[in-house]
Amino acid sequence: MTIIDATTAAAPVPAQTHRPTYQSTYQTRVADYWNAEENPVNLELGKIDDLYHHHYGVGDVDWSVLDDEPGGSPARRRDRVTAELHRLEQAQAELLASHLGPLSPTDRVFDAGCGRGGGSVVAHLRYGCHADGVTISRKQADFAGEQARRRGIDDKVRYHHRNMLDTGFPSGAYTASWNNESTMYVELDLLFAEHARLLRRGGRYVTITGCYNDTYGRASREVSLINAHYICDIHPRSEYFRAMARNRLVPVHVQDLTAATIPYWQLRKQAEHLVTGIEDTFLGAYGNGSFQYLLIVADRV
Ligand code: SAH
Ligand code: GPP
Ligand code: MG
Repeated sequence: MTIIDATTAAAPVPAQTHRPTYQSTYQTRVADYWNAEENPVNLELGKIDDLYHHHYGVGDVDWSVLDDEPGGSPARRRDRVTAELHRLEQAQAELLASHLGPLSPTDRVFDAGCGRGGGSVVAHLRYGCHADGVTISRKQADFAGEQARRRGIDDKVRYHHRNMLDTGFPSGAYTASWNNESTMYVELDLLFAEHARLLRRGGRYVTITGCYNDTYGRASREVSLINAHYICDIHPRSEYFRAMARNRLVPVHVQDLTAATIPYWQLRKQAEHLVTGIEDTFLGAYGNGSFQYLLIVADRV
């Protein structure tokens, strides 16, 4: 016979105790990728102002960064290109953050698949809100936490090594949540169920993502190459709206950012000190109409 001591039984259990971060072998491989990732295109850009992003850029390129300045060195030209790519990635983060609000400093936001943490810092600096970022990579969570400590914002901006499909965070505690280029690693129904659970009624969900275009047909060769490159599984555009409708998320704004992101890739292709080899694939995928860069803003009803 098991005797349960009432005091022990009632004690709060740390949320992670019964919540494995890795629910599948696939998720362990995804974590391996992000634990090993050290691409200069991410680290060199982040170093500029300690805002580390793992997403792409939007907006018009200042092509003068490629010009030779009188007396300028190749190193100086490389720095100008690096800074311009970072400016475009920062503009993407600000665009996403602009759709989260209005928020007040007492509000709490959830950054699902937070990478090295830049997006939560951007949201905090903009609104003064609390932020919880979640990444499946322990190394990223540690890195992001250290950045928050150095900035002196670790009382409000926290990073967790957890699975965004099962965070263990309290239901209805969040005013806004988002996925910035992290939806392609998970089943959308599971993901949106967790966002719907965490968001309060009337809360705001935002995603910027790459999706394949249903009008093209199925996933193109280029989309398949992007999947192989990042170990992800890009969803069709249609699946976002179906899965949102099934999970109490009602779109209020949808924007095709494809034209806005192509210049970023054109500049990145010319940044010989930063290229990873995936640049032509993205330009091909956007060019043949099989792939789209999309912003979706939804209300939790
Ligand atoms: N949103 C960030 C990072 C995007 S990169 C940014 O804009 O900079 C994709 C991120 O998704 C990585 O941090 C990866 O660890 C995370 N990720 C992938 N699958 C995940 C899962 N199941 N749970 C939590 N994070 C996950
Ligand atoms: C961005 O990360 C890439 C992803 C999160 C995966 C795929 C995204 C799509 C929109 C399909 P990154 O900044 O680490 O990539 P890179 O190293 O190429 O800059
Ligand atoms: Mg990058």
